[in-house]
Amino acid sequence: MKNHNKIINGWFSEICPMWPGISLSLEIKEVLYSKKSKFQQIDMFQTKNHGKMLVLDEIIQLTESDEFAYQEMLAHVPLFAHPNPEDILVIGGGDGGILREAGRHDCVKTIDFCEIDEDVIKVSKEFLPDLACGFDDPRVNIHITDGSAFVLKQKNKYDVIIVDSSDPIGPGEALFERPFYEGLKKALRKNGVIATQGESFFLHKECVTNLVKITKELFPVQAYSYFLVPTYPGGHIGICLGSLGPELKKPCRGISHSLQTQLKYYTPEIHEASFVMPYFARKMFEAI
Ligand code: SPD
Repeated sequence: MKNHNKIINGWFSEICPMWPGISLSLEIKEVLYSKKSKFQQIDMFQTKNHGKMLVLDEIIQLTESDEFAYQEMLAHVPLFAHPNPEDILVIGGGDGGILREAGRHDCVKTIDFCEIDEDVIKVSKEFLPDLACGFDDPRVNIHITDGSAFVLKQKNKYDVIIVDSSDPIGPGEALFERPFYEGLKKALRKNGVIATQGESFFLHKECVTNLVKITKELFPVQAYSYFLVPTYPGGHIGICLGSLGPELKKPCRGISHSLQTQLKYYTPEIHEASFVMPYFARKMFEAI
């Protein structure tokens, strides 16, 4: 195996000040790609047991073994909460996984996609074809630019906006701040829905509290959903949702048998269950 300064005795360990004192390690078979882009260090590893793994600035973005859980929930929860999503915006997620999932909805007519780092798209097209197939959808229009700046120029345009960000350190930082959420709200049409990567209520209390506070203040309907992803910190992750109309906690459209059988995690029951909080988290959110 090629030498890599983050692989020790064949293992990669994810160490981050955002979740101090806890770390997930994966056994690595091969370093497939390792280069610094204009924005961040991009690594693609072949793990021993979890397929390929995309790592940005030393933080795990996905593994092939469980990426479906995250992409399906972040895409289908907001899309099924909306009665008729036709025009949507996806910010971040240069791997293409959210595009793949959003494209499964026949009612969707256009998907604007905004990614700051073109190299993440290139590397994903080379090594993650099962995710990057999302880019083959003719409804997708790619914008290589900063999502926080892009959104400020859009008014009254989208039915659903999905933000597939990395963590709030590095290029994703602005995507966790209030001006960005104000921009998201203005970019929505009547009855629009947003869903953003919402971290962990166990490990990132301050960040989650802040996201919930911002969305509660800006949107008439707000909710937080969480679900299992074994290779994210703590084995789970949340999404923070805001809506200008639709109730979020129940799907408002049925799922066809043909779509359900393409999925591995999302079901209408999981949609509803993902909003049921452990007692400490419920109290934490109610206090905001
Ligand atoms: N702690 C890492 C959170 C990463 C979320 N975004 C992943 C991108 C996958 N499409």
